[in-house]
Amino acid sequence: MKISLSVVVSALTLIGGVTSQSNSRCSTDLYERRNIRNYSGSDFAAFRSTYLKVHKLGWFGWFTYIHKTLYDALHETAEFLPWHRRYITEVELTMRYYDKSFTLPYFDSNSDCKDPASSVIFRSDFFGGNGRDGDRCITNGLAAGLQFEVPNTKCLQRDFTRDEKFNLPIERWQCPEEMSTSIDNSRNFFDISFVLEYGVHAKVHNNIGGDMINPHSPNDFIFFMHHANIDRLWLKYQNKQNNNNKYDYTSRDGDKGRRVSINDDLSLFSEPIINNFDVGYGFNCYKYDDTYPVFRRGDSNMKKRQDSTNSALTDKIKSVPQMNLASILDADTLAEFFPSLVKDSTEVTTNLLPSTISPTADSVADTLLQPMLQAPSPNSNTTTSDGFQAIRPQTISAKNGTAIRPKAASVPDDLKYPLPNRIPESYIVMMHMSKENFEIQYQRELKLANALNAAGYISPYI
Ligand SMILES: [Cu+2]
Repeated sequence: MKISLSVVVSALTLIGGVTSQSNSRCSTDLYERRNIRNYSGSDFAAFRSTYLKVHKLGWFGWFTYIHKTLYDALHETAEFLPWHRRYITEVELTMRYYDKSFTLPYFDSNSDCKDPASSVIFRSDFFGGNGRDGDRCITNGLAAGLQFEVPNTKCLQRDFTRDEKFNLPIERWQCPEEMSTSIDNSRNFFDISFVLEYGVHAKVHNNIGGDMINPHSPNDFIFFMHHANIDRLWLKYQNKQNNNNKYDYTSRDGDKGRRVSINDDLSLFSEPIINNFDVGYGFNCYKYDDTYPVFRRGDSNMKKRQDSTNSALTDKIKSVPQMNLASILDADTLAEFFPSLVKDSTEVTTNLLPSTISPTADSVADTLLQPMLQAPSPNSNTTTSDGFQAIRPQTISAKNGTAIRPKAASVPDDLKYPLPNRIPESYIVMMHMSKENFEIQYQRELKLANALNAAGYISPYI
């Protein structure tokens, strides 16, 4: 398939994607990108019909071609985050041309970290599962039976964890605590860009395998939902900052010492990179269902996310010392991995960790709470609106030296925090990436897992 980039650009221009460098505030209400796991059957049916139309017209061939052609300029470079932000917005705008209310769903892979293969996205009525033995073509889900054109005419392939033996469970990817520490410990653009690319980004690409471990990965629509999630995590970082580093932009390894500027144009798009730092401006007229757009420096409308989700369950989990980072970790460990929890014991729970608690954790919490509820001290309990007895947060605060610290050895193996796995060298070589940087990221993840297990922490997400 021979397509020149100039043809691609003119095709995009036709639908109004690359026609303007406007970066004014979005005039309309922002479109909301929703978590794919909350899509109902009819939501997915609407999505599917738009997808099939756009696929039939060949747009995904163009988009995949762009990503494949520019691959080396977009990965391990400063452009990684802003370019993919603009790119997925371009795809969203294209799909919206055919369906006025279309928004890109995002896939929060962290919520499935313990057993990724059983994620809702791999269901046969969603995106389908692993590729079949032999040619690795998927046999069910959205793209089963469809033909793709890049790099040649082919089916969509998946190869979970790239194991020779078929049907092994997919290796785990990052859990919410790793995500939270990544955001919490990032002090500048380099940090967040590094940790997102070598962490959540690489694990999901690698462990799904097939098209997803190739520069033609956008053939798999999971690519766009995964990058929407990375974008959402970047936005959480941007919202977290007190604005001091918001326009910080620095080179990475793949820039090979080249000086970069936030006023450079994005590859392919003739727009300054800085335009894609602000969400809620220019083409980026979206928000996520759990974030607010980044407002500009000095903007008086800046506001934090209000924690509105499932507060009774979150409160319950917070009241179990073993499940609460702020109470189970000693002050030094807390400061090392979750510095914002030291300052404000609510921030990580409300802003950086999901409030979707696993059913296992819910029942473990009930068991762990039993002895405490039988012997309440006179003023330590309160009854929530649904009648649940929760222990007041101050009894488990990080600042409270009398918090109960259970013995780490008492945590059963299946409730221990799972150890990370290494990204295989074959992937790193194939993706032209740095082995040393992956090792840095792996060691960080291992250190966190060991610290959580040493403390006797039980994750509410596994
Ligand atoms: Cu990419």
